[in-house]
Amino acid sequence: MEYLVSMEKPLVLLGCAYLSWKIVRHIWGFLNVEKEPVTVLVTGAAGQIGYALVPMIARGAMLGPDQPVIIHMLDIEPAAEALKGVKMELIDAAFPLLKGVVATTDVIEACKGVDIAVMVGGFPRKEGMERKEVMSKNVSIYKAQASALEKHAAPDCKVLVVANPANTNALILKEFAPSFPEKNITCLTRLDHNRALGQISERLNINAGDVKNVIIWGNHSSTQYPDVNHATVDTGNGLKPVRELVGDDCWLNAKFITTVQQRGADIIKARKLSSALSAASAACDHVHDWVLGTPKGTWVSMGVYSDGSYGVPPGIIYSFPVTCEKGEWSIVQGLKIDEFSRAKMDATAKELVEEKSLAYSCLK
Ligand code: NAX
Repeated sequence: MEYLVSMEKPLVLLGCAYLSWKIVRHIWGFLNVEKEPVTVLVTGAAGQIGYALVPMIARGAMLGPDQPVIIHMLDIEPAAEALKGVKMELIDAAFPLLKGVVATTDVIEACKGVDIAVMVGGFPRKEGMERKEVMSKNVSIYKAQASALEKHAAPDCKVLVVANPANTNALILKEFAPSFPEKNITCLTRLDHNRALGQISERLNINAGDVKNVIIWGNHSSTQYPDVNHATVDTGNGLKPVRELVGDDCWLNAKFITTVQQRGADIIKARKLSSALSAASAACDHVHDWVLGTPKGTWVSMGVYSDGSYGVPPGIIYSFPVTCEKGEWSIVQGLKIDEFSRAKMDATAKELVEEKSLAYSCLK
């Protein structure tokens, strides 16, 4: 009897613990099941980046493995059939996270309720075309799509512009969606950032995941400045500066920079097509880190609205090192800039200021 009484308390405690565990698991399961889908728009979805990007989104590479998604795909009339095919393939892949697909050539239907807009569609530069002519076509596309997004997207919609000229298309989008906060409009330079990580890891024969804090400054064009002055490698025995480990400033200040700047052209030479899988992957990385945060001590490169940091003219979309937390990016402050970097950062800013005035001249 005495034995039974002494057992009573631990048994009750055990029962309570079991019950609490069941309740927590139930609530957790309930929360997981009920996680609201996020609606992601991909424009130019019948193109080659679109084709690589939509399955990545549907697999959770952009927003995480437990985040259901609805994908809206927009393209233009001549690509309507191809777009229909992409939708059929998405259905055939039976992605568990994919809760809906809209494939349309109607910009209003495409923009309705979107939480994240990845703008890949645009007018490519064709042989013999003047720069102004291409700019003018893209300015009118981005002007129209900005208004549709402003009217029909979710109130806190985050926008990533991929289509070139990416920085200036993003600027036009911001101009014609004035109620969107500046903080919600960005452009893709993460591909260049990842290319820089790739070059360093190849040179040192290490994993790209062990290299961090490279920076792409400026325009997503051949004037961009890939900077390794603050980059480090996790050696397993502490962080070491990339410059020290590479031990070849000539390579870092010349060949490394031009390789990253010209990588897109080299891919075209090799593939006879421009980068698609790496661009799609970088778009996922960009949105992933923006929404879910950058790891502690790590920054990434994003084209964002300049607030004048590092002496960059305000009012252009310029690639900076940023950290992200709770869905917001902030420019990393206080990095030392040497003379070599200053000149390169100014040159790419100058190009962006010129692009901006070209774009505005197309609006007249
Ligand atoms: P594709 O030509 O394969 O696809 C573009 C798609 O956009 C086509 O299906 C086209 O019909 C569609 N489109 C054209 N006008 C449209 C409009 N008004 N609304 C919706 N869709 C429209 O090009 P792709 O290789 O996918 O490249 C797409 C864009 O990404 C290009 O502008 C390219 O220059 C740019 N890039 C940007 C990169 C970056 O890092 N920021 C890197 C990769 C890429 O070069």
